[in-house]
Amino acid sequence: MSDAAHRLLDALLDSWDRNNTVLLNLLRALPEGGLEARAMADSPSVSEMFTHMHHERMVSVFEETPEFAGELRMVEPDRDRIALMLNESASRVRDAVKSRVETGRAMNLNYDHPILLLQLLIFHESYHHGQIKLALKLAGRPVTDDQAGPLTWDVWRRKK
Ligand code: NI
Repeated sequence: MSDAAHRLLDALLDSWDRNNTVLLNLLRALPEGGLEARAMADSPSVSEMFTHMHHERMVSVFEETPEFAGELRMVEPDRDRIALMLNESASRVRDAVKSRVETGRAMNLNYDHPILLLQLLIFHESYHHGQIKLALKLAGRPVTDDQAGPLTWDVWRRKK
């Protein structure tokens, strides 16, 4: 790969890292009882949405790049355990995509380019991020815009 291609790959992987940081920041900012909040009686709880995002990452890695797959364990609705699990799946996705781009190999099942897996997961997690904030609001435990700014948007804008 050329230097320019490497720099581009680094920036894309950095965007994936930032996406995970934003998710973990939201997890840590949850008010007391926030993990149990749900938008409606038959909607998934906040805790279930976090574990669902982890599950989606792990299944994608298993299907597309089995050499990077890990064990999918049941996760208790506990903030620290969810954080550990999200870090693990973020790192598996990162390694899988990096490897396929660097070796010029396609994903096993889907995607025209390995980078599209990153884009899909960022889209998926942003979708659930909004749902989590809505569930918290409906449960009367909102994360305010003042709190959310430094934890989310600023993570994307910040220069290292
Ligand atoms: Ni989903």
